[in-house]
Amino acid sequence: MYLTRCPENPIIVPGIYPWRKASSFNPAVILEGDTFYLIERAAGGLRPFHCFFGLLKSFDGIHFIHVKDEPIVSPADLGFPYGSIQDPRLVKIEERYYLTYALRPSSYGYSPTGTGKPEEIRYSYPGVYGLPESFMTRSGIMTSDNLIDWKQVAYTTPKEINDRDNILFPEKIRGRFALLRRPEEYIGPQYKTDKPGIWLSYSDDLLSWTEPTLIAVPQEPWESKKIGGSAPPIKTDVGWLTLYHGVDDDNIYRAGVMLLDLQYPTQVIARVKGFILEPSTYYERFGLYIPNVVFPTGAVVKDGLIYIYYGVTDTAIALATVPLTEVLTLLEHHTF
Ligand code: BMA
Repeated sequence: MYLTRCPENPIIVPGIYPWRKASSFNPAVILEGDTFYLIERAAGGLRPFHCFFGLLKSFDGIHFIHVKDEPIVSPADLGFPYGSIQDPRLVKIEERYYLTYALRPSSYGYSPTGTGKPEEIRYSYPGVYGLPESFMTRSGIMTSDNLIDWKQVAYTTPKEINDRDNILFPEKIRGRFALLRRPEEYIGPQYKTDKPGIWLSYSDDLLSWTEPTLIAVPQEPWESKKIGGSAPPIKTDVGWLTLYHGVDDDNIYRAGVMLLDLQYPTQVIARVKGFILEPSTYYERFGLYIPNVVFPTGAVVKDGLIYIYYGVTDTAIALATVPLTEVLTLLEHHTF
């Protein structure tokens, strides 16, 4: 199975406004009729790497323009003016939009090292910023009726752990909200995994969440360091088509796919052993400070094609498409 990279990649690049001068990547995407809406994670510089969310739209899924000149969400909206808001994922449930995000109360600074892992700089910011959790990642949910004005609903993870890649399913499952998570510290014998994996929690009200259940752990060499969810799962007749990412020991980010049971999504029905996307083009291999990253965060289906939107090297946004039926056929061959 081959994904077709858009010839115009990278389709979204940094620039235009000061707050997105350095990078625009890891986007959330939703399709409303024939209009694609995309929420970018963007930063004006690397030191600090202070990230915001911007809103764009497109009629063909390729050429996007900004809906607003200003960010639609800033870390200051959550009470952290020196923070960084990252990796949005967007769903619409019962006529409301929900955006999950990862928040660092304090932004890091980054320097390229040429080795694949950038050097992190920790600044000392005023106020509450000396707290241990200040440089950790907490995830949460915001809601909106119009994609522009967002209101915080709740944090979904405790502040003592690093828990990113929180992704809501696009509908309630057996009456409850369902959320993919990746609690980084949930490793060791008591967690039944020695590497960070993909977990799932349920909630009746979005405010309190069940203890997560482990659903998938790293298995293949391309996932040797960790795995995490990518885009919100796509509902199909045979299960939830779920893109995820894997990181190997050389810090190369690739994308894979699995199928989760429609009614009981903690059950993985199928999982393709190999990756479906890996960094190979110039824009996927060389960027601002971290090389070799493809990081899908949005996926929508239009006319039988899955449009996969992915961040490349934390610098820009690319698009690849593949017929839905091809991915389902591939998964059929990897059913347990
Ligand atoms: C992950 C996240 C992503 C990022 C990726 C590569 O841990 O921080 O936002 O794209 O690393 O740097």
